[in-house]
Amino acid sequence: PWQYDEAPQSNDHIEIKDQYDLFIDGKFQKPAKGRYFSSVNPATEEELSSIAEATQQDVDKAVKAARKAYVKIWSTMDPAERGKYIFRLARLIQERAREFAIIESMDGGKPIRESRDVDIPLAAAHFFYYAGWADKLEYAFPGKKPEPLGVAGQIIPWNFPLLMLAWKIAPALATGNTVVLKPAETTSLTALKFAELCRDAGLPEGVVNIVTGAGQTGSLLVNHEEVDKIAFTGSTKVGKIIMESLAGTDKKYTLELGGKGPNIIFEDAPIDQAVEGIINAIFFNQGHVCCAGSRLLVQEGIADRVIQKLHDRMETLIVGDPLDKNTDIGAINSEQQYKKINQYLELGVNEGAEMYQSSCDLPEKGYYCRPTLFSNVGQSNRIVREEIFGPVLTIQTFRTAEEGIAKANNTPYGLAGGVWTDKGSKIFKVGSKIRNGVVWANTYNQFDPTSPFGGYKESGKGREGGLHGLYPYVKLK
Ligand code: TXE
Repeated sequence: PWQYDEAPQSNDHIEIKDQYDLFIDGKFQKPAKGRYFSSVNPATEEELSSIAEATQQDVDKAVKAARKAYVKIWSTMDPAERGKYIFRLARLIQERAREFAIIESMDGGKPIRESRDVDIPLAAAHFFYYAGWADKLEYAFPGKKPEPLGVAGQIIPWNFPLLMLAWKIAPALATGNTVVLKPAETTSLTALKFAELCRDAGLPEGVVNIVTGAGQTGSLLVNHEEVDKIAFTGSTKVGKIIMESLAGTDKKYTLELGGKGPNIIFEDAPIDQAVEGIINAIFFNQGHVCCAGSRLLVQEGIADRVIQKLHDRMETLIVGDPLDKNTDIGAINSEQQYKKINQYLELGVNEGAEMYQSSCDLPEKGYYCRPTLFSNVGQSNRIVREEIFGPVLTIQTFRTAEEGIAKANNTPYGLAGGVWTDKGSKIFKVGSKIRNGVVWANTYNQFDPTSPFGGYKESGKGREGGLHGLYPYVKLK
């Protein structure tokens, strides 16, 4: 439903500048300390651009610009007017969708089919959706007056760069907050392109500011006194650091953290459909997905059949150039993540698991991993408990629904999972016992701006998307 196709493609020209500055107060500005870092194309290991590093003075400037814009313009603007700006941003993303998709794939390694058909249209859809809420907030909070919080500091990861930006910026702007956003250091380019759109849309200066840099920059934002709210998506480790930093302050926060999604296949499931679902659940975006179905729980009677079908299907997956439309699995996002995944592969083998990899060729340059299955694993194995964030699936079996549910819940995480069965009653019975924020039934990885998304347990706090995505950005009077 979020595939809007009528927008003209105004831009056939793909521009990546050699150097990008910080976007503060409506202008691109040099970083105070004059430091830049490299953004690398993980498919070629070559530098794409050099990106400014924001330090204390820059973050301070950005927060002050956001504060000024909040007080003087954005919070007092007619909400319908705010909605028009957000709508315009959505439209501009659509118009430059092709450019965004290509840059997203070059910067982050994801297959172009995914950037083109998922990341970019879904990002536009989030702006469209929240544009609609801007002048209807009274209906979201009946009998109350929702007031904005002020300046939102937003920190996003590298797996869905523009889409995570949209999840963060769209609801913040719709509710009357202004924003300082920090993209992940390996994937800053589409956020900087988005900054250009803010300028093109005539968005008042200071309403959206983009500060680039690594964790240090993020931490400056978290700890800045004049930031009223932190929205973070990233690792559970950093999420906990942020929670500790914010304890004792009156800043609101939402955290969307890691996961280890169970994908539960019952004997009565439509098997071929389930196999496609298992493949999608773990190999979409190289497995760099917080809600990835990274633990397959398959009922004993069909386990051998399902595993054989998975092997066959994995042989057909093409790993390679993210810009090639035939590619199913692109490049691993960074050298660091590539090393992490390989360490887990080694660990799995050392833990006694049985490893199966497809036999495809890998390009000589770039960070690539073969799709991988691990069987003969136990609940205490680290590869079963920890988030690998790569194309690596563990397989366990279960006999009864109770055993399947117990295994599904036996991790510190609780973000998303799937249940596959032809019995509707079983979907609800099992689904209600899975301690996850999302349970998909006979499908996986379905996203929509109208649906709230978020985790139980160590997968986070708060919800993003839908009506509930407005809550973390307002105080009620
Ligand atoms: O994440 P980080 P990393 C998981 C996944 C992955 C692992 C490590 O398992 O392998 O985390 O990835 C910023 N204060 N996820 O190291 O560090 C950082 O600059 C404030 C799951 O890249 O959490 C980036 O913008 N900010 C996840 C963002 O936090 C800090 C998506 C995420 O980076 C900071 C990403 C600090 N102290 C990784 N330190 C998901 N839930 O989808 C870093 N950052």
